[in-house]
Amino acid sequence: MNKYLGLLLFAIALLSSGFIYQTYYRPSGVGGIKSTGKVAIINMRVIKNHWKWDPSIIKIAAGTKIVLSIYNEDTYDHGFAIDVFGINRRLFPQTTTTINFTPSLSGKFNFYCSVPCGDGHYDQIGTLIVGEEKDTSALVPNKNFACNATNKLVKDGGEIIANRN
Ligand SMILES: [Cu+2]
Repeated sequence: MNKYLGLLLFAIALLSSGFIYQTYYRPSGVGGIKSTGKVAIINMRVIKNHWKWDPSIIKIAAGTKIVLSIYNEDTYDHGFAIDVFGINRRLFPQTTTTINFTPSLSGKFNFYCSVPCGDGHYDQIGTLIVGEEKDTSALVPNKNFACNATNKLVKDGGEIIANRN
């Protein structure tokens, strides 16, 4: 009987410590963000023979669902990947591919081409910014993106669309 009582007390202590941490101590930057029900519809293209995303910078409010339609203008495949959100989709030639996801973290993330596609493959990088500017100072690296160790930011402008609501 004592054994079960001990187990029960341990379970209660474990659950309540988790609850207390989640409620009072967890920093706001840790853990997933809640969906706000807002949707950002983004039309993107891969510019023919330029290995560039257009737009190459996307900025959304935290909790916004992204409906991203990408038209690949090239006659060969590309891929769209963001490691931290588990996204990696093939973009077939002269076809629109739609990817739906709600970023579960705020921050600054690179998206990149995940299919070896030619001369500009390693430069085919864009940036997704989720949330307030102050939350997004550090770039979250793509751990699978071994082909470019610096995991650099996009240098050339790009337009900001789907701004915060
Ligand atoms: Cu590529």
